[in-house]
Amino acid sequence: MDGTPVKLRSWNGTVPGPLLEARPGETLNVDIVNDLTAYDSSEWDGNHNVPHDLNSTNLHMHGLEIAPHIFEPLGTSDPLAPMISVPPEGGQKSYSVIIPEDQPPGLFWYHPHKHGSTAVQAVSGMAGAILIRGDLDEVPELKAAQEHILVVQDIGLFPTDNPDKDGAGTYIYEPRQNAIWQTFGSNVTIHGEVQPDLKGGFTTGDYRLRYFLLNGEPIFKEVHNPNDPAHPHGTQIDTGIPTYTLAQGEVARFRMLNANSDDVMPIYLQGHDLHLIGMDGVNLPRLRRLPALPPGAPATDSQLLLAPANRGEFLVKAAAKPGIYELRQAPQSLQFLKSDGRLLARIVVTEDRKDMALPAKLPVQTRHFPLPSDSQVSKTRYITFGMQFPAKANPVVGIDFFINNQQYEELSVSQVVMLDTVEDWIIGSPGHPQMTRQKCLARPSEQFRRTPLPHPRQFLCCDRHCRSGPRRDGHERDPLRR
Ligand SMILES: [Cu+2]
Repeated sequence: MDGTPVKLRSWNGTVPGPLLEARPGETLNVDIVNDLTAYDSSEWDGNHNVPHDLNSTNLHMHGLEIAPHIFEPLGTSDPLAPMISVPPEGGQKSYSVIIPEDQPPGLFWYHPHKHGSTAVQAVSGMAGAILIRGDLDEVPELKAAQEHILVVQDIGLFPTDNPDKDGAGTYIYEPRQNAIWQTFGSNVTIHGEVQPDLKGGFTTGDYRLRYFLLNGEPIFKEVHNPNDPAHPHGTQIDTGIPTYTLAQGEVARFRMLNANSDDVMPIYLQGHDLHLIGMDGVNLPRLRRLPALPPGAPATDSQLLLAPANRGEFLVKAAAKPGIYELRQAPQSLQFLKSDGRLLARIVVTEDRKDMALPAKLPVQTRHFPLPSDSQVSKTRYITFGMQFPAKANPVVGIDFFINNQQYEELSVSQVVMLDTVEDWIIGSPGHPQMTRQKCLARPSEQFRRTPLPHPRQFLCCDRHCRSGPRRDGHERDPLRR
């Protein structure tokens, strides 16, 4: 990769994995054969959150309105059911999932979701896009438009601990069980003890070397920065940048997946409005215009913010002025690690003219629309996320996480929602004043009403601030805030 010998994990030998396509009402059959190599986890202490069984896997189809599928047996909603784990060296598992008739068409994705190896496998390349085609794709203006899927992934790498097996100089992500890469100490620890012989460990985004890929091509590189560990050195890799060619007035449909493990992407396109079709696989009833940034806008401004796992789908109507326009990611410091601005793609507008229309409205997805009205809201909740570094309670990850100032406890149920009720959730993060407020109406989906599940299936944001900018609320009405 970019001249560096690397060893990755993959679905069917490609990064990203193959595109899966289906329609509402169809059954999606996927056979997993795990040909990853054996991994010795005999010393595992039983905590499912530490790195272990790195090459055991399973399949999660993120966002689809299908039966639960990461616990055994398939479809169970028992919160104590064991997680599906397909062992390496030939383990097999067949998935057969019915996609409901009212599944909204859109962009979804898949990745492994076995605790202890999820991040390691996803950040080694094991992720891919799922397209559900349906009524949205029959809208004449969308049918006529060029369509481009953009899958962005990060690949986290450390020098191998095992040059005899992997080859000298090879980069890989293969943390030894319970081995943690200390961002600020720049060394590897196990149970707090420094391991001078180990090079790689579990991390929250700070790798010795990290590549960002767009549709499998490296476009940006980050190297650990010992002088400023929360801000890796970034370099653009121009050879991987795609070019999309449009005539003036031509409409193109971009479908973008942030499959990064750890990078929030503020997106903008020079000189163009973005016309948002939908987010996270649910299309809006009509386009939402995200205006082009004005000349001289601050470098951190953007039109659309895509956190990891977000899918943003938008139309672009090419400007009436020929030229090269850059689709860019703005720099951000919304996270523990700062992220540099970068070029993602070039849009070339030619001398030709092709005046195409934008759709006035889009099909209404009956599974989620119409959204409940304000008068139906029975309760407003304030959810405030926080974190603490260095960790006092969670030495494994090195960061403590809080919800409403309470230490996050994976087995506790801190919010109880009555079936068939509508609530207004206001979600914020006081440690990050740049974060925007998101106001969401949450309504249990049909499936949630029919099948009690440990958590609601779907949240639809009714007032999503897609543009990054100063936070407007002060959480002054939050009764839980100290
Ligand atoms: Cu996911």
